[in-house]
Amino acid sequence: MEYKNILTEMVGGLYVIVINRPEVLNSINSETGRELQHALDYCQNTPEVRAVLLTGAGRAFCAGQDLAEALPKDKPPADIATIVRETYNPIIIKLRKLSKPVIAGVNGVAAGAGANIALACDLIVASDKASFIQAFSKIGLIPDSGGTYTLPRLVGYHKAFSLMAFGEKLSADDAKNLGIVYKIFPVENFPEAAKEFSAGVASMPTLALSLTKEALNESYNNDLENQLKLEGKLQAIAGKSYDYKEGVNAFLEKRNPEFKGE
Ligand code: T3D
Repeated sequence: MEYKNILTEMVGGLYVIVINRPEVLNSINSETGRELQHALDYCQNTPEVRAVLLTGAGRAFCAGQDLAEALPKDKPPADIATIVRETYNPIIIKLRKLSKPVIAGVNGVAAGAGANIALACDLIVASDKASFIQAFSKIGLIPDSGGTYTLPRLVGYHKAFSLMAFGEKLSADDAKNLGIVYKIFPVENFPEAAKEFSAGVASMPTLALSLTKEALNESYNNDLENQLKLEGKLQAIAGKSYDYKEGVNAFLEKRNPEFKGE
């Protein structure tokens, strides 16, 4: 598939996806949605990809749905249910099911579905100029893209409700204090810093990270007993990996491990 709205790059084991519609703050139209889904499928199906960085071009991460496409002046409005079903739901499911760590590099504002796409990633690094806005209520919509699932689990019901009701801007610092953002880098060299950080993740024991993601995903549905069973099953897989042997040998030999994600 030839991409018109995203840029992609493979750097070692890291696959970088840049939403590239800076003139509309990387808002997502249906074509961009299809391209993102295609790129995420590529990441899932390509063994050389060990981690993914999703970021935006220019001053925004992503301003959510392209509102000009959703409510065009010269045509009847698009069907919102179809947009949610065909664009956002598959992106969120693909991010959560991708068996590799996904890092959101939130370079600037992340609004509406853009904020919730970031929340669906496994780690968020942000520029010091980044912000997160549950912008939906300002245009009379409810939060979608999994926001009503992820945000209350991150910050609790009342904080989530107030962020969603008032659509206030959450700064990178506030998001870090809430445990949403892992690290903040200065905006001036954010693309390089986010790539360097994410390349570091790609060189970690990424099979173990993927199994950790699977366990955390399931923890939302399991009771303790079933979660312990799942941990046992996934640990058995990790325990047979190259990375486990390498990690233990490197520890015993007092050297840095060289993981392969296998
Ligand atoms: O169909 C459905 O709607 C269902 C799906 C819903 C999922 C959703 O994501 S709903 C939420 C959609 N997003 C928003 O409501 C956010 C809209 N944008 C904003 O509120 C503001 O742009 C920001 C707070 C994000 C940033 O504000 P600011 O002042 O820094 O920038 P700006 O001047 O508003 O935007 C710059 C340009 O980007 C501007 O175009 P112009 O005037 O330079 O030609 C603006 O129209 C454009 N832009 C920004 N966001 C969008 C957009 N164009 C289309 N869609 C957008 N979402």
